Amino acid sequence: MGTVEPQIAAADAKAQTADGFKLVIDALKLNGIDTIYGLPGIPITDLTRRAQAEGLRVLAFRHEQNAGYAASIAGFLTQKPGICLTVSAPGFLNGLNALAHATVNCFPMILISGSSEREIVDLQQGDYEEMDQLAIAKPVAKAAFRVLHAEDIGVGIARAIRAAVSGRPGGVYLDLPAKLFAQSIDAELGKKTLIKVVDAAPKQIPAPEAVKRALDLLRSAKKPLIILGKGAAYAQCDTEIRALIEKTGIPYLPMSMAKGLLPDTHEQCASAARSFVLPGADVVMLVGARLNWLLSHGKGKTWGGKAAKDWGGQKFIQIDISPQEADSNVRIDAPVVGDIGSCVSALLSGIGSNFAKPPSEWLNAVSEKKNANIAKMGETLAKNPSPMNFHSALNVVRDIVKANPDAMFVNEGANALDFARSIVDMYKPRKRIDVGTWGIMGVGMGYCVAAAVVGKGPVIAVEGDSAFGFSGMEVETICRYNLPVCIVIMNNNGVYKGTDKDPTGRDPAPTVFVKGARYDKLMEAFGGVGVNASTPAELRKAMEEAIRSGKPTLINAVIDETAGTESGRITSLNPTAGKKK
Ligand SMILES: Cc1ncc(C[n+]2csc(CCOP(=O)(O)OP(=O)(O)O)c2C)c(N)n1
Ligand SMILES: [Mg+2]
Repeated sequence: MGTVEPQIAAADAKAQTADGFKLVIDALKLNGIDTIYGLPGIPITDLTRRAQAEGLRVLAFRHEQNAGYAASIAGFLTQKPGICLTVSAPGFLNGLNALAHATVNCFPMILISGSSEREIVDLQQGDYEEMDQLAIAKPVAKAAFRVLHAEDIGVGIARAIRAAVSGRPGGVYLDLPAKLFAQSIDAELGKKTLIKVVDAAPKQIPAPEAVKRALDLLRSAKKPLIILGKGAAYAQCDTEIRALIEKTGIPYLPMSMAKGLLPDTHEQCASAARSFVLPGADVVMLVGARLNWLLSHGKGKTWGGKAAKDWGGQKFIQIDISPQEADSNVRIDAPVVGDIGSCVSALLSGIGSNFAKPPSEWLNAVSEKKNANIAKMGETLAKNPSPMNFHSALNVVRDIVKANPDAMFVNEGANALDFARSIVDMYKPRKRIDVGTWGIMGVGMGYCVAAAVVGKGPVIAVEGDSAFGFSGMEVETICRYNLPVCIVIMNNNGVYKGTDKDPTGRDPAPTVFVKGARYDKLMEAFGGVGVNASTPAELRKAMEEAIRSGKPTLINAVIDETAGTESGRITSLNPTAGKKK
């Protein structure tokens, strides 16, 4: 009897306290966060276990970088910060690439890393995984915070959430030292310290005079063009954007991840006439699109300028949430600053119902060019060369995506990316996710996991064989969680193509891989379905079966190793490319 009572007393006392682990989990849950992408180890192993026990979905990866990319794209798809959880120093550094990626791409994400003892780290006394992580994260994060006391966990998480999603979203770092998790405070008190963030991403209404200035310029245009960026896709105001495009009758270009905001088959879509509309337009309205390298900085020959840096003569309207974006590369005549939804709504009400459609000479010229290019592409796609090339393989993917418009489409590589972007039409918003602002390789399998978890439907990934290698081990993760992911590897035996030779004859060239590699066998190793496809018919059959069954599938599509070009479509950025011509 004497031994029972103290035990009960101890259990009671425990129930009345909350430790750091619990407060972190409760703070996340309180803010509607239901998924963690991470990799366990000291000091966060118990955090992953207890989060799972408390009903959060914890997806454990084989490398933190992939967990980070998954978190970043989950943020893009949901407007809630994607959470990546890592251990200290090396795990943190593995996640850091994804944090930078999130910041550069304006995706809301929080990298939460455990860290070693502050006293030892700061005196550089050589602790286990010693590193001043906060200092290292700062330059690549939108914001970075550290929490030292259990009673500050609520504030730390609230600040991280606000920083990630408000204004222009980005990557946020949250440093949680090991000692924090073991700290206990009174449970009632602890509960009171938690913050449910109210209106995390407040609307930002554009100034009426900015809207009027933009509409006046748009009305004056003879050859207007609208460019939709991934900011427009992120904003989830799809109906308003469609109304703006259709009410104005202006041709539009979707940037890669804005494809499908309106179906790519929309009659006003000018993607197939890109090199005609960019230099030809007189007024360009950018909606959540930055004039960075992907748009040739708004100047130069792409825009009809005489030389590389010359202005093409266009006037620009720029809708962006960040006031600093305007004039980043060329003069912006009408900046409209606010969240995309509020800005587009304001423009729509300003336009009313009688906006004069652009002159028919412009519209006819655009559709003539577009139809000619589509017809030319049609001829190329209809060919059935042996061995299979990018076009004949992607023609199959194009049909499968058309038949499954709700499928998420992941895409990375050089030629595998560029060809897929132009050949595979998208039909619904936020279905295409790819290499983004940096043209980064390695996002593939992390994106597949997040797309399957968030999108709840099938995922199709078109991967260059090099691109796939950066995250290939995550096929085990895909099999472990039994996710409906169909990976198609465009296997041309290398980076860009598989034909390079070492001039000395000693080694394989830096751009080539093992010839005839069978990536499909990797999938089989973990119980998934592997298929080797050397013809479009085999590829079609395997993709249809993968979608039907929902089983993790990897199709090794054998592509002509001579088919690619150096750097895909961006050969001009490659300093050595000139020599090759
Ligand atoms: C992290 C990272 N490392 C390296 C590169 C350089 N890079 C650009 S595309 C590419 C791979 C292209 O080969 P593959 O994925 O096989 O596509 P292909 O052109 O052969 O279809 C590489 C390594 C990059 N973009 N990102
Ligand atoms: Mg390749």
